[in-house]
Amino acid sequence: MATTTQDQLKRAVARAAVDEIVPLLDRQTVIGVGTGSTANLFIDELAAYRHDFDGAVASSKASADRLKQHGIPVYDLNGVGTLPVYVDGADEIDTELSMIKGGGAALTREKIVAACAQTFICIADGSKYVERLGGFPLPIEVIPMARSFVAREIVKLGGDPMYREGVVTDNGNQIIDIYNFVIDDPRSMEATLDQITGIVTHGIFARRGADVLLLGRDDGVARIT
Ligand code: ABF
Repeated sequence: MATTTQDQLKRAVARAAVDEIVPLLDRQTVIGVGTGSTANLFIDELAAYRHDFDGAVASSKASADRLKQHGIPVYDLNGVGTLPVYVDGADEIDTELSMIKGGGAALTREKIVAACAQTFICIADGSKYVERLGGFPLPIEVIPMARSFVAREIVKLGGDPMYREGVVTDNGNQIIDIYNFVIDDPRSMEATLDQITGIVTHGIFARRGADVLLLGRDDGVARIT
């Protein structure tokens, strides 16, 4: 029996997300759109409906460019307010729908757009669904001058910080990835990391996790809430 490729699974969940949101759209609707290869497929699928809604707020310059290439207007979040829905991928997502995000270095804008959304729909292939977060190195966006200080604080918490060399975020900051980091309680670790001076944003999305997970599996797309 032919196995489904990861790309096919990503495409299936991108389509499922479009199917889920299209009935909610009207000509005034502005939606939140995420970043990454799965989000890119979502943007491509969404393009067919570009006349059914007003436009989008994007969580990265890359996604904004892709939306515009499809003729979808992109708005500044400050002029929009609350978004009915935000669709984005994840690096890992657990059974409580807490996530690790930020592998694509867009975590700060992703967290901001997610905070403004009434419903967060996470789209992910089956490989992202885990019992416990932390297999994927946790990305942290730091103010450049704080990088070493933050790294030392992370070591105290038991993680192995690694500077992601050559990466500058859309906000002009740097990324540290934390390896070998045990995240037994995502909400509690989210709060702990929130307290470290010099961290702009970290990739644990637990307080504002996903509301709906569309998970691509070989046997179809599962809708998990
Ligand atoms: C964004 O893109 C993330 O926060 C995550 O880092 C990444 C997932 O990428 P992909 O869809 O390419 O696996 O959603």
